Amino acid sequence: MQDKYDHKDIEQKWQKKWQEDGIYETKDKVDGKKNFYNLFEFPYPSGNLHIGHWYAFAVPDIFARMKRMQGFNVLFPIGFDAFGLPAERAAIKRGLDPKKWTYENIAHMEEQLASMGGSFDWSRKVVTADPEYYKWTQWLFLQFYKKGLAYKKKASVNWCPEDQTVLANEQVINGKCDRCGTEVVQKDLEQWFFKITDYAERLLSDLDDLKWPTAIKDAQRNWIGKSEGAQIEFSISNFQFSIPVFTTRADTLYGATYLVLAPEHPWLTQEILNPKSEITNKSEIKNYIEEVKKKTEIERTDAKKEKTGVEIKGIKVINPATGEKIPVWVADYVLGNYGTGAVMAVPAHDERDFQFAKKYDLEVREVVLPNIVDKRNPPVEGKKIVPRVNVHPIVLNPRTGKYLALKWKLFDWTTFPMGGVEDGEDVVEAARREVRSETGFTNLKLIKVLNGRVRAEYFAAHKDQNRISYTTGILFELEDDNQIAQNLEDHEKFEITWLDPKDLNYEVMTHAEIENWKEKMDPKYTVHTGEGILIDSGEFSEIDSEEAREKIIEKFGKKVTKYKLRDWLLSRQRYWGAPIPVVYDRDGKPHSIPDEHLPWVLPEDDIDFTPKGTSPLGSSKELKERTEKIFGLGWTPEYDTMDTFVDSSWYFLRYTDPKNEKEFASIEKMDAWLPVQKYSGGAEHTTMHLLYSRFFHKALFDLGLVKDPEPYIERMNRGLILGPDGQKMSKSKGNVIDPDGEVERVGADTVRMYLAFIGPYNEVGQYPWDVGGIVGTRRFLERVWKISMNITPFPPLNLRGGAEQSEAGVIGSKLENLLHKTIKKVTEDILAFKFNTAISAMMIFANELEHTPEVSKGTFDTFLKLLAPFAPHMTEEIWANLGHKDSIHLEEWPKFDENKIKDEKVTIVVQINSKVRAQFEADSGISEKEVKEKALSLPETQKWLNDKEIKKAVYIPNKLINFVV
Ligand code: ANZ
Repeated sequence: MQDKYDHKDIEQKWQKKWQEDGIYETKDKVDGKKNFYNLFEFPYPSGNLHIGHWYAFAVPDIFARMKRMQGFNVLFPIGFDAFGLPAERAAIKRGLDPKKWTYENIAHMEEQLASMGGSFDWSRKVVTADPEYYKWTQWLFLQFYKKGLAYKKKASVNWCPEDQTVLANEQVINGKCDRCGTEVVQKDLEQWFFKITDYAERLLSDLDDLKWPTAIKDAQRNWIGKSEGAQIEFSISNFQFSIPVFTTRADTLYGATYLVLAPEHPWLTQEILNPKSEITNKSEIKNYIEEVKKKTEIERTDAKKEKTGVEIKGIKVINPATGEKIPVWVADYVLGNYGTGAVMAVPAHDERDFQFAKKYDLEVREVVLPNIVDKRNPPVEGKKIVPRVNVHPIVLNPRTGKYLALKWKLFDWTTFPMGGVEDGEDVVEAARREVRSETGFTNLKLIKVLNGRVRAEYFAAHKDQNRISYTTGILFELEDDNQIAQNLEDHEKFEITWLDPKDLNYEVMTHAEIENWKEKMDPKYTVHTGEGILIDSGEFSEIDSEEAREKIIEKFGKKVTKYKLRDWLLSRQRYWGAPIPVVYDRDGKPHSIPDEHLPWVLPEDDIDFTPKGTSPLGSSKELKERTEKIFGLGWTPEYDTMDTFVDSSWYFLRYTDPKNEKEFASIEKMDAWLPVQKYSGGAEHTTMHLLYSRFFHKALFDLGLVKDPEPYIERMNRGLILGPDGQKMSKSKGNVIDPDGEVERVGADTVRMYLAFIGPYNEVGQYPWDVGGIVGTRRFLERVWKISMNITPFPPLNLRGGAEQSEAGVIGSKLENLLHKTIKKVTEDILAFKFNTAISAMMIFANELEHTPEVSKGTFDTFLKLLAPFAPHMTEEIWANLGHKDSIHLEEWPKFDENKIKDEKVTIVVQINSKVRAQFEADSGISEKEVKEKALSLPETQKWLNDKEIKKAVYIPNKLINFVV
């Protein structure tokens, strides 16, 4: 046996042995064992394994190994998501064959993966670019097509001019292509779609029962974006047509002062072409529509971007509630593919409409007021209710930074100057008048009328009546201190006082509206978008907005539910993907390719890969000939290939039955494994892969092809490993850690274990690679190796089975206690994917071993088993050195004994000025804080302390606390 730990001697040796013995090959059924499907997202074969791959596969491997030792039959498969753009890029840039490039990468990565010591079942390898695989991707597409779940339509799509390809919405980040960063434009193309929108409601409601982190569920919920609202018709003033709008705020109907159409609105498209149309500025509108085409959806909906639009002249629509004719605009901020592509604009209550109305000088009509019932002066039952239109002048003295207020003499009130607005009087004038008469100040500079009135209900004690007030707040600055005499009567009632800005609150001031004024004084405030009480809304005035919403829908529209989720665009104008298995007859009508011609293989003759805006498949002679030979002259193949998210939507099904030539997977084999119990992957797949594959699974479920409506029971997103500089690893920053180099230097066990130690794996964090940290991990393994040198192999006792059989008499009870605690901690932490704290516990235990003169083999064996999932090579080597014949990885996972983790009791003595005054029993290891609290709570201590000030407390752990007074 080597007395120094040298990973180079052992790692490859064991990898070979495990491979030869096939210890990780998983049978579909093992008597007496439960199946457990532990899945991780399969990699794209980019060429070189990076540290992210290690983090993604080697760490969940710890979990798989423990589960196996716990007696589960664990499926832990691996494969390659092998289609995709980088292969094609290599073809374009470097003239390489995408297939050759991909498969060489796979071969290379397999070698690298072997060095990880992962317990993957290679016999179930799945490669999505294999014709044996994509045959079934195509077959599944055709099942969807037959069911009406795949369809073709012309659609405006995100187009990357650099990659010459269509991008999914998710692939557009801030208006740019997520791969190359080029500005994305909109383009109309015939495209294939999956009808994921048919599943929106189920994708949403079925989330409730999934054991997924809330953050992932919420992200999916937002992505699906359910919105319950109403559809209301606005007829064109000539009554020949009416335009439906979608609104979530039907209660604001009386405030709809104009209507906006999306530039893509079908009625508008038609009208522009209609020679008899009443629109008088068609060419202006046409130009505008062309302009908007250059903008991406993200730009159009960006709250910070200025909205643009053009009025559609010559027509108006009728607001069904007010009967008024209101103008119609076309504007970029209304999207063609959401709702009905038309909105009723309510600038008083919608921020986008407000910005737009300000810019184009359109009417803003307020119809919902926030309502406050004054808590301190609530309406008194039986008193008269008097409505009042009020004004609150808020006057700042810029020289002192204080606000003008009144302190009432008769009541405990502090208010702004205030008063009623007479019929027809201007609010600003009314405010000036009140300030003048109540305080005598005359020179006020108007800063602004605060946007939106506030309704309040209160008891006006000075008038002995209940009031409903509708108040406008007006901000002034005091220009100078000129003051005329106060109105005499007012002088009797109150005196002037000045308030600090911090005093503008309901504690100091009597106004129930004060918090609203503060909100409205914020420069960022625009309009009241919340609920409230309706005003100026005919029969619905004075009704609560939520109630009014229902009533207005009933009278003027109908309830509808809309989703933000769009159908899944799956066509790609690319070569390296699964060909869409469709051919077109001479009339251009699409036909499924019959099963006997599947796989419909990717052509491999002279393909022109250079981007031209059409699929490279169009340049294949072979494909054209193949099509005509099978289907007849004049028939043409579909040239587009499928989005790779289609390939990855079902790979985990194929793992259950990877070699099946007759089916994508047999129902029995899927039944043995599905649903996936634990799925780990990257946070970036939350709304794409995870949602797509859920949809796919549900569709398969409806087709009777799988048994469960959901594919994954538990999901976790892992974090990200950063470079040592705390930045994302990238070649250009020179901060990339090469796993191969690290494995060479410190060994795979150290690298695996370091990654498991870097941070909690069950949280989406960002962890910088720490050069010192990896040294620490390596030291730990070296220490374990050293401890093993002192263990005598072949002891007389039979030690198989674990700690429960360890010799209690031989190991000290303290060590035994810690061993059982460690088993418990490591087991629970691995289950929770908190590998880092499991490792800490093992480090503490190893430390204890080092300080124990004679460690029994039973104890050490047990410890080694705990460590085995983390450092599979080293533990296997030590295990063999200790005389065991079978692999440690086939051992049973240690169990802990509840009785042995109970802490010993100790007696804590309480002294006051070194005299013993009390004592109590506690668990050994109790903290100083707990001891102090407990000691002080004892009646004897309290008696002797007698409220004297404690100057100092001396604490001896597990023994004594002495209070010095
Ligand atoms: C009038 C209104 C008044 C609105 C108000 C809001 C506030 P969510 O919740 O996201 O579904 N809208 C409807 N269709 C649109 C489209 N195609 N493009 C852009 N905006 C559209 O949003 C629904 C609200 O978004 C709808 O309710 C509509 O504006 C707008 F005080 O109608 B609302």
